[in-house]
Amino acid sequence: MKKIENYIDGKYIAPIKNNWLDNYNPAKGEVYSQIPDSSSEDIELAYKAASNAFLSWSATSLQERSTILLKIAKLIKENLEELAIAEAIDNGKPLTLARSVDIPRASDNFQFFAHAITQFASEAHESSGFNAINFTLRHPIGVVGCISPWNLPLYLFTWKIAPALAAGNTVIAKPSEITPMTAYLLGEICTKAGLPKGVLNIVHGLGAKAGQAIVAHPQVKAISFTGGTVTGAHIAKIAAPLFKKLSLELGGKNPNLIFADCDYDRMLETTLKSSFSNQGQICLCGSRILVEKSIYERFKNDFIAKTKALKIGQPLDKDTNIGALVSKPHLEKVKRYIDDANAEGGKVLCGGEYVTIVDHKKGYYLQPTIIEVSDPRCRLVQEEIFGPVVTIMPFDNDEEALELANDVRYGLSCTIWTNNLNRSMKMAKHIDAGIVWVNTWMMRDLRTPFGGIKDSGVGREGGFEALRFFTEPKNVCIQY
Ligand code: TXE
Repeated sequence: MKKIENYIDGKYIAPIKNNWLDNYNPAKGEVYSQIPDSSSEDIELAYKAASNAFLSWSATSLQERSTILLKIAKLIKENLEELAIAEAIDNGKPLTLARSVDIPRASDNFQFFAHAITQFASEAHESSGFNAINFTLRHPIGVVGCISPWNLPLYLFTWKIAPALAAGNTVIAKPSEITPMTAYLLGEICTKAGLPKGVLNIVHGLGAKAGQAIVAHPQVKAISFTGGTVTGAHIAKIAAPLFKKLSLELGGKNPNLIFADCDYDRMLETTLKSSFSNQGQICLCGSRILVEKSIYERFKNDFIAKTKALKIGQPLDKDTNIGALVSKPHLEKVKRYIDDANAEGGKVLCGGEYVTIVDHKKGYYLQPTIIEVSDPRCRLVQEEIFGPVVTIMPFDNDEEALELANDVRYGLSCTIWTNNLNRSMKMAKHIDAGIVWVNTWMMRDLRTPFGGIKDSGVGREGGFEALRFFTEPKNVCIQY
């Protein structure tokens, strides 16, 4: 059985205490590799390597850093097929998705920040009347921690690592223990690209043990985290007395607002994707569908028909639309929400059952599920289910749509379908979200700020926001 090792100081090594965890293939429900059950000793080792590498990496010229990051981007592209297969097996997502979205995006992350760092400018202010000029120096922070989740494994792992490295930091990074494989493969790619040893250290293990040891390490000065809201709050508690910089990208329960005047066919196609892509396990999925009453019945019928036509299958099959959910506990958690739907006043319109796939009888498959709800305060509407489950309900007018859209603790993203410019602007302005899409979904431009408000987190990733996060500003004032 394959043993994944930590990547510390440019080498693959076993965990110090030699403890290992099972890693499952969710499509088969079987253990297929083992990963380090790293402890604080492994984190200390990673810290020492990162700390030793910091002086020279932070002093490396922008051009040189950029060249190495571009090489990493190129090598990811060259190994796209191997990485995509590894991702699909490890996570359960359709290979077609890993091949077309996840892995290309991991490469783009490095490419983008390799260029962005060379354009990252500081501000200057002349203090009029004083003959003084202020300018801002931006220093790398030092050793930083990057902790990422299982839903878009390499995509989100590199979304943090690339800007951290570009800005001159050295990194201790931990992928999710549920999907460690592509992060493991990235180590070798970084060595081949000429990334100096110790600059990036990849440690595997449990969140509450290895992850927490990164957060609690007094010399790790910033943490970039993507994951659940409960975990984010826990991390904030540990980090606060240590005065760490935090970027927290947490859960979402995003509204998909559909108005009668929208481009119906495009809306229907995109809504299918925003509901069920990656088995609904994307923080940006539009899991609360709100539809203007005049088209509600038409939408409901068409959406059910389209959903029923989605092909649930093995991740590696080329015509699979819906693969396996990431883990058994997660599958069971999602199913419990569906089973409780009746008691919550919801009506399952389609899906809702486990699926058995030939040759993969123990895999974690679930039908894409639409639940009609009447109570906007029920758990199905209020809580992040993070699976192939959406709720739908009608609204009467713009005011009600806005009220329903904002009536949750989360505020990550929102999609608005309308051809009325005034309405779209009004909604975009008043919606509680960090990201608003009008007549599209998940169209990402890496220059734009990414993140949420309310319980969806604090801070922004993407573009110069990420480079600002991973640097400390220092104002210098010179009187002349
Ligand atoms: O995430 P966790 P889980 C949501 C989604 C999901 C729920 C729980 O609703 O059902 O969160 O998922 C590490 N100190 N999202 O439990 O635990 C962990 O090892 C430091 C939304 O899988 O938040 C992993 O690397 N690190 C989300 C990462 O945190 C800790 C994506 C995320 O795991 C830690 C995933 C600790 N104490 C889940 N505990 C999104 N925003 O996209 C865990 N970790």
